[in-house]
Amino acid sequence: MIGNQWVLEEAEKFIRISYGELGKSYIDVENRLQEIRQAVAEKGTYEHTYEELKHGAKMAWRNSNKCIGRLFWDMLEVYDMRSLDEEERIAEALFSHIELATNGGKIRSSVTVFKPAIDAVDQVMIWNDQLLSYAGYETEEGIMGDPLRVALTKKCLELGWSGKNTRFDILPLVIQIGDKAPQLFEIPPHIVKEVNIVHPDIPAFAELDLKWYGVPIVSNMLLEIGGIKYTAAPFNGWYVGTEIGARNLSDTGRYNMLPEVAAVMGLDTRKAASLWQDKALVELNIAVLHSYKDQGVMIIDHHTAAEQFMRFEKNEQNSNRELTGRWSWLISPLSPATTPIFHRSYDDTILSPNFYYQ
Ligand code: NRG
Repeated sequence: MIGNQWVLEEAEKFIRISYGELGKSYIDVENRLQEIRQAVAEKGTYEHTYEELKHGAKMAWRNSNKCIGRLFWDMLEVYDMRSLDEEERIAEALFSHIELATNGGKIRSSVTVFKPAIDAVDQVMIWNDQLLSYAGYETEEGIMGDPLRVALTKKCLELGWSGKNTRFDILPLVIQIGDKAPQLFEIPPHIVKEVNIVHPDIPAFAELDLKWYGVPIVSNMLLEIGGIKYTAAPFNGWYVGTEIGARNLSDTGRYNMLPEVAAVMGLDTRKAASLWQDKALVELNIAVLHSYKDQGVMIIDHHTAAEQFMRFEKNEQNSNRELTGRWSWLISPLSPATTPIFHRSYDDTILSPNFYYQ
């Protein structure tokens, strides 16, 4: 007998809660638990049905304390790719995730689930932290591209990849199974939707030559459902404009564009008290929201996102569930105090199922 007390306890909690939410009967719960007890006793693990996987993934999203977009937790596409065990097939499934989630700009929240780690044997690992991301190259004049991806870019170059050496080179996917050598897969450019950043009233913005990819697809987190750990389960929603405009393009440790934005706006950058950074930040964020909308890619502004989060809060209350959240992640990096989230506090308890860093 193998057994595994932790898995069994987590499975039991998960089955009782999820089957309750799915409106299943007491008999269904007891029968399923009996099956799971037997599987765990024999193999130390058990397999989720598709229905369990689907609802478990939705619950994991609902329990993601840092996510402001959880109002839509019940609208998640769940792609079951647990049967795949070759790098090529996994890469194809990831391409397909990119295409289906992008959906021509009408983004669909999606997760693709690969096989779970069982005793860390033949674990599927995606090295990229997002399926779409831009390379960062160390050059003599400093970093070109995204400083956040310098380490991953270096690994890709070591593995034989060569980029075009622009500020916006989409990195290849790096997939590793168990302790085999990691494999590189270039993403077909035609499935990558990008948005050129232009400003509705300031034409000079176009001279900055900025763009960003359409869909954030987080691919380095572990999805845990009922004691089963899915090490590769990339998921996406759509961007909040500030993620791009108030962080990726403006953080000094990222693309650091505020001085150049200020220059095309003709702002006086000599005194911090002129608030040139704040002015530049607002216009950059207006440009991001305008460009995504204009080029047909879903995005949301931080005010509307906060409003939707308030609705989520109410829904959870009505469903008799405790709301958990992490305030420091839920507040907007731009004008935080203009959103109601800033003026409330949240309980950061971590519930299961959930997504974790690994
Ligand atoms: N801040 C990161 C993306 C993190 C996830 N954001 C989302 N997730 N919107 C960035 O690239 O800016 N999502 O699943 O939609």
